[in-house]
Amino acid sequence: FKAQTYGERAQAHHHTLVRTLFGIMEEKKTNLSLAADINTKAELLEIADKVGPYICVLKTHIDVIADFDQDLVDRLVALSKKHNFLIFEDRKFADIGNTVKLQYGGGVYKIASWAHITNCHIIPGEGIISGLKEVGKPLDRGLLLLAEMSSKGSLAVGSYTDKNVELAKKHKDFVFGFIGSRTFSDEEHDFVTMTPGVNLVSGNDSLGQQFRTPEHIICENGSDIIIVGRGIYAQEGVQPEELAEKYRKAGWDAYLKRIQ
Ligand code: UP6
Repeated sequence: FKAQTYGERAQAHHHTLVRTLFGIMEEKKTNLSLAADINTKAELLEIADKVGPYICVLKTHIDVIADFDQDLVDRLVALSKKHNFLIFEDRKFADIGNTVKLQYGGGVYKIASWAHITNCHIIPGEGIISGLKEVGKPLDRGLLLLAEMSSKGSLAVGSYTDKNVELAKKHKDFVFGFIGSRTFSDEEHDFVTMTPGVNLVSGNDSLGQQFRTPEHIICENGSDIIIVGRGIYAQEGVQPEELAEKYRKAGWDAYLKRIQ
C-alpha cells in the first residue's frame, strides 16, 4: 500500500470513511491535518476557515474551548462541507465500554454527532472498541487506535503496539487505522496512519513532544497523514494559511516521492 496512490486505495477500501478520506486527499492534493489546539470558539472557527483549503482533516480538542456551545459544532460542520475536510475529535477515550459509549454519544459534546473520526487507547481491553463501535458504526464514523505516541518515554511500544494492530484487524469494520509514526498495513490490511509530532524542523518542546519532518514520516516511514499544530498556528508574524500551504506541499511532495 505504501507505493499505491491514495486514489487507488480509496477505490479498493471496504471502509466508507476511508474511501471518503482518500478521495478528499486526492482531490485537494493534501495529506495534512491541522491540530487546532485553540481555546476560543472565534479563533478556532477563524483558523478552520483560513486553513480549510489546505487540509484533509481538522483535528480538534473540543474540551479546551472555553466558550464551547452547539453553535460552534454547527459552524465547524458547515466549514467541513465548505472546504471539504473531515473532523477528527482527538478524544483519546480510555475507559470501559459502557462508559465510553456515554462519553462518545452524549454528554456536553455529543462527539459522535459531528466528529467523523475519533480515537482511543486500548488499555481497558477490547470492550472499549466494542462500546465505541455501538455508537459510531451506525453513523459511518471511524476509529483510530493509539498504537504509538510521539512523546518522549511513551509506553505505547513493542507488544502493546502489536496488540493495537491485532485488535484493529479484528474490528476493521469500524477501526480504520492508527495514531503512530509509521505504516502498520500488511498485504491484506490497508490501514491509515495519522502521525502527530510533525514539524519542518525536527526537535523537541519543553514537555516531551518530539518533532519529525514530513519527509521522514510520509516518505521513509510510510505514514499517510501528517498532523501539524504549533508549526502552523504558533509562528509569530506568519499567517497560518501560508504555513499550512508550506506543510501541505512538504507532505504531498514526500508522498509523491514515496509512490514513485
Ligand atoms: N498528539 C500528539 N502525540 C500523540 C498523540 N496525539 O502530539 O502521540 C496530539 C496532541 C496535539 C497534536 O494532543 O493536539 O497531536 C500535536 O500538536 P503540536 O504539533 O502542536 O505538537
